Amino acid sequence: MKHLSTCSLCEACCACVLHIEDEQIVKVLPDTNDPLSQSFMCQKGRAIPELEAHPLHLNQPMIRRDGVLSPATWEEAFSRIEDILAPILAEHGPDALAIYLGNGAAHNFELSQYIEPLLTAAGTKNFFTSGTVDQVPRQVVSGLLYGSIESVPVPDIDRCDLICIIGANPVESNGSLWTTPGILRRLAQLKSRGGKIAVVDPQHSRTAKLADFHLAIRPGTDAWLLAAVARELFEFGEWRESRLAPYLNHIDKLIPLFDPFTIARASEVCGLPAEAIVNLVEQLKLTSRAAIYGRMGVTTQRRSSLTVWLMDLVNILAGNLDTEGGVMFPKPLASQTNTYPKPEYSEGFSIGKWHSRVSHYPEVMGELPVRCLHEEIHTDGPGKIRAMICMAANPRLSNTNAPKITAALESLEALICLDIFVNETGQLADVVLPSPPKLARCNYDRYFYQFTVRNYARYTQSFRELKAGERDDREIILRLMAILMGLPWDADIEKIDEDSLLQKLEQERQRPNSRIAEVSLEDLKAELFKLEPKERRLDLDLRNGPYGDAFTGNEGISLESLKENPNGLDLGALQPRIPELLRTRSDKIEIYQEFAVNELRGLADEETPEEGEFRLVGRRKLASNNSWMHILPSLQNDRNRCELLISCEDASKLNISDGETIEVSRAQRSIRATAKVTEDIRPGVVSLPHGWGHNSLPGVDKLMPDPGVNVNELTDDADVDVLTNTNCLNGYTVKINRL
Ligand SMILES: Nc1nc2c(c(=O)[nH]1)N[C@H]1C(S)=C(S)[C@@H](COP(=O)(O)OP(=O)(O)OC[C@H]3O[C@@H](n4cnc5c(=O)[nH]c(N)nc54)[C@H](O)[C@@H]3O)O[C@H]1N2
Ligand SMILES: Nc1nc2c(c(=O)[nH]1)N[C@H]1C(S)=C(S)[C@@H](COP(=O)(O)OP(=O)(O)OC[C@H]3O[C@@H](n4cnc5c(=O)[nH]c(N)nc54)[C@H](O)[C@@H]3O)O[C@H]1N2
Ligand code: SF4
Ligand SMILES: [Mo]
Repeated sequence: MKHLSTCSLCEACCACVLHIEDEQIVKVLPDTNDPLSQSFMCQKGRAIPELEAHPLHLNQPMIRRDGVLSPATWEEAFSRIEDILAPILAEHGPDALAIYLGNGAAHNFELSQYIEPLLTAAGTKNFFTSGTVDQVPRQVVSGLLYGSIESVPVPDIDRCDLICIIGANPVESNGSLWTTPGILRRLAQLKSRGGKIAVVDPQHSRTAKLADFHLAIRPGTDAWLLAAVARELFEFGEWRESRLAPYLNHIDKLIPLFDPFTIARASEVCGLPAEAIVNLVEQLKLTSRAAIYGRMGVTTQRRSSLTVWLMDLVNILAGNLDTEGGVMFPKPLASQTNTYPKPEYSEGFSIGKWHSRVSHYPEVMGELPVRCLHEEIHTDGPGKIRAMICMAANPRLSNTNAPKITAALESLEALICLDIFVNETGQLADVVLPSPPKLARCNYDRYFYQFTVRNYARYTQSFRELKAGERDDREIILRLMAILMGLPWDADIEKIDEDSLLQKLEQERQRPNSRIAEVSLEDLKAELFKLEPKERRLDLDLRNGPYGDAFTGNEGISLESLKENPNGLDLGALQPRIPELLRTRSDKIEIYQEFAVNELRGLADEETPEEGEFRLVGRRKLASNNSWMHILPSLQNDRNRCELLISCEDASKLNISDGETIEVSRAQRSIRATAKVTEDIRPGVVSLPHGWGHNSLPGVDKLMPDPGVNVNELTDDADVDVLTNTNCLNGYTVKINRL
């Protein structure tokens, strides 16, 4: 039997076909009929059957008894959660509970659509995600400039003539905030139509190896490079004639700020030949179909928000924002803030609606920065975090300041995890609940269709019913909600779900210019309740979305349409969306930003970085997925090791040989890593991947000959993006010593 599904392990969201024998998935192959991924899948997707058969894959709840995690029934697990959480909440109030959401949650449709109801039930201001060790600066800049954090411009890769990739390695990562499955094929097509690729990266990554121009920049200096490019483009002046010119609020006020950023100075600061920068400017002037894109090397460095702002500014000045072949805004099917009918007056976007208790960090995008999690757990007083629900995350490895995070997690009165493994964080938990196997679920990549290179959607259904002993994420979250609402865990969860959906329906009807304002609550309910509970919210969002039928009986998309197109529904190439997309107060692109002005002034005054210090950067590998997946035997290979890359030049200066164990240190902390001497990294830079250091997993020596080290033992809070408090994971200084 064959069944259409979607991989969804990473942001490429590849369409796949499950080959099933005796109710078991024996093979996962690409869906050749899918219009977006066009037969692409990587080795991780193909390894899903192995993932689900892995000895450590979690198939039943675990609860701590006499200090040891051991298997339990669902009833035991839920009642234990109630027993430990209810008294904490009753005595200390909702802020005593933190909710932590990890990367895996964005890739789990069923779980992700119950996050909002869960947060409403929890009522805590202590909500954390991995976003502030990831993409928050990109989204915050979008919020400030375009009025919506979901307005993230993506390279129109299939139609551009030049792509400039800064601090990203999509050939290994398959793209991020940019759903572009089969990136290798897409880059090859770009080249075969005469297009060019520029890569700005201190590593000679697999993406950099495809580049016509590789700028092996000194880490942390991209703002200088982009500011110098912007200065040239301001002078060139073509932007004054562009379609977007009338929408660029106060852009002229920015021009004098760029005086200090000459190419000559940028060349010194970035450690790049001046000609390379001149060439980049000339390439941008030559074509009106160019796209600048940046990811982890941009969004997790010291001046991330400024760097993202500069990327957008350069895209604007070069005439490449919101234009075919440039960077464009997708128009996803399920309602996103930038696809609801435009209100008469938009509210715009701001940060700081509340602040963290100890260090007073502002809220960003509804969450607090993860850098304050440990102090919020450790510091006594009203509002102290005493319990945490951690979903599809492994903060013990993925968060900066690992020693402090581990100590904080250990000190919690209650830690509840939801995962498909007992990961390093789960090992400290009181209860670990399992999500059902990946491919035994329906899927709609709601989050990632915001960043897709075509307007596209695919809904796939589960190939089987849940087995006895499996509970779906919807039920799990609703039971957690019951407990947070002060009800018993076995309360009527269908009623909780129904009430929360009705609340959402009412909110949607009340939106300014709502498409469904005229439809009665009863009619909406009658329509939605024809569907399975887990499909109702998606159907609402599709029908209430920009292509939806708005429950009018007219033509338009609903979940039914997606079910009728199981190979994916392609609504075509991206279209220009400005001004329709703008949700700022001025209804313009708010390119003039106080934060950027202050940051530019600070940047101009900075000293040229010193030679002689090492700067550490990360890297992703195709066969890993952050802190997991590399435990699968088929994904352990020589190209996917937790090694410290060091340049031949530095290795020879320090007398370090390939394979030698060396010490990497920062302030008072140090770790040991195996050196890999290579030509593929800029001298003065070393690279270590994150998500390793699995020594504490049971039986790891048999499962994984090389568990690696956790780079976040070193990564501290000293460097940070000032606007968003996103941690700096790339480009901080370290010392390298032979043992
Ligand atoms: N130094 C350094 N640190 C980093 C980074 C870096 O580049 N350098 N990258 C950062 C980034 S970008 C990110 S996104 C974070 C990632 O860090 P986290 O958000 O902590 O996520 P992962 O490490 O991907 O772990 C995901 C967990 O989810 C589980 N999981 C997978 N699928 C499901 C599911 O369907 N249901 C449930 N319940 N669980 C599931 C997996 O078993 C795994 O334990 O790390 C960040 N940390
Ligand atoms: N196979 C695989 N795919 C993944 C993941 C995974 O773990 N494995 N993780 C997923 C997640 S959560 C994310 S967020 C994405 C990330 O996707 P990417 O950002 O594409 O992946 P990275 O390998 O982190 O690439 C960051 C690059 O930035 C460079 N860099 C570091 N510092 C600087 C700097 O200061 N300036 C410049 N110009 N470059 C710098 C690094 O050398 C590195 O090559 O990948 C996703 N996809
Ligand atoms: S690139 Fe690989 S892991 Fe990512 S969605 Fe596609 S098959 Fe899955
Ligand atoms: Mo990420």
